[in-house]
Amino acid sequence: MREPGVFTVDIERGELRGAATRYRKTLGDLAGLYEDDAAFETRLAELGPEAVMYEVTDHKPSADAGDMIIGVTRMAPGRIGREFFLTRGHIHARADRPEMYYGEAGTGLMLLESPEGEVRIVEMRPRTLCYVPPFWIHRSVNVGADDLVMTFAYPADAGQDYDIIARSGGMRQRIVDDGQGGWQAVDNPAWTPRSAEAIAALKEPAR
Ligand code: S6P
Ligand code: ZN
Repeated sequence: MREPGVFTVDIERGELRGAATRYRKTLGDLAGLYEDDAAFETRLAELGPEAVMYEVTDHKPSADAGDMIIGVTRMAPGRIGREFFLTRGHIHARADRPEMYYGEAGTGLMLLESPEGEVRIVEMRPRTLCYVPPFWIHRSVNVGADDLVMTFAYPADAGQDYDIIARSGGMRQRIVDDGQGGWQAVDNPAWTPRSAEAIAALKEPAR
């Protein structure tokens, strides 16, 4: 039997206090993610490769089926060119595993893409609860002026496949400045649909 856990969501710091594990993604880690390479290089020169773009603190009790990982993610506000700051995004390695995200602070989006290429966008604000269904690629985007802080929970055996987005030339849509203080979703011209075989492989029952 495992012991119960108790943690505190520290909204100001954007972290799960008491959680044992933490990782940070810096600007230097995110090369190739954004549409505008020149703007990325400019940002890199301004902020430096060590600038923290987002950070995750979580409690991973185990990787057992039936167990759960809980944590908090905090993402800085900003843009690379016209494109808002984003996470790498992934599909779960066991693709049939779902996730929930709960908005704690800031304004963001959950950008979702199905294997078939359908796109959904969920606006995240404090107290928004987003259900990420099995099989959906998910990426968070900070479209606000402040840190975006969200709590999440997902099955402990889910894992992450980060390569799925790169294999299709990025996600189908990008979230960019609309020139009026808001955001808009635009098609990514580099996106290519997944093959029927690739889709079928994703839908194979998880081990
Ligand atoms: C994991 C879950 C979150 C993300 C975090 C960072 O399944 O969705 O913990 O890991 O939001 O995003 P990413 O795409 O870099 O893992
Ligand atoms: Zn996930």
